[in-house]
Amino acid sequence: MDMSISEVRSVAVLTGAGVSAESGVPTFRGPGGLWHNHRPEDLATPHAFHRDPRLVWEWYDWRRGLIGACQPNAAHHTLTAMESHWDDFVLVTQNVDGLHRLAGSRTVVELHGNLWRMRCTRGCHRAWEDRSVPLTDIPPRCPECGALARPDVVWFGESLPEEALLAALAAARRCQLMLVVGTSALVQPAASLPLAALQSGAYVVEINPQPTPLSDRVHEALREPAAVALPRWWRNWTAEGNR
Ligand code: BJW
Repeated sequence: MDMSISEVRSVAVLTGAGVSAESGVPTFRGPGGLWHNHRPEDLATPHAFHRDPRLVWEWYDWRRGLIGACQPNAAHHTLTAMESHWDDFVLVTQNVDGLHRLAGSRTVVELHGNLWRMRCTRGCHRAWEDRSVPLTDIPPRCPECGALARPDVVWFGESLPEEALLAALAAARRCQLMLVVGTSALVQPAASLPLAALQSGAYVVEINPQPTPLSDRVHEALREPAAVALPRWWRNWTAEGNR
């Protein structure tokens, strides 16, 4: 790595669907991606949910079944190991699969929510964890007030959770090193986080087998699957005497 590694006190990581690909979780874009067979506007917008909550819940029920059978891979585990190395380490994820926490990561900022949580669509504002697979009732209802429940995720056109977005932006602006792992860097505002890090002078490494709109801007682009590239990058780092 070109920068002086002893300078690094603060690290931010941005992950996307690609980090979970080798766990068996489908990505969104590209061949085999979820948007290959489904239109996002039919399934991942407030309008789609309003029009047909059952259809949207059936899709989430299918994904919950699929993801519930997946385990964290070497990339998730490497990020967990990295967390214990730095006092200031923030893992920002666009993923809703919960695999970073399952791998043991603690400082996880979930920008797009979590598919193992539901929330009430009416006034009671309740949010709760529900890990049942398959769901017993589709669409599920709020246990408090009986209103329709929705997945506690962020759909297109919706604002990201304010606290999570602020934490992610702050981490991007103060980090000296940012790893961008397995994201197409197309969806805003997440895709702007590496740009904020670059603007603040951070060294940015992208890990993705495919180029993205970010690739020309980063300091290093590792064109390999995350479960291969990330453990090796970490091994090289520690071998350079940075323990
Ligand atoms: C591997 C690999 C391996 C494969 N190893 N890598 C300009 C500014 C601001 C906003 C917008 C804007 N233009 C448009 C917008 C709106 C929109 C947006 O960004 N649209 C773009 C598509 C153009 N953004 C929004 O609506 C957001 N809200 C918002 O902006 O609020 C403010 C606002 C409100 C109202 C009006 C206007 C503004 C919300 C975005 C919510 C995204 N939601 C989803 C679904 C979440 C729930 C669910 O899962 O069901 O989030 S969509 C989907 O995309 C999901 C992902 O988190 C997100 C990002 O995808 P990701 O993770 O990058 O996955 P992929 O599949 O795209 O890429 C995978 C990558 O992995 C690929 O590059 C592979 O090569 C790679 N890979 N194997 C490493 N083994």
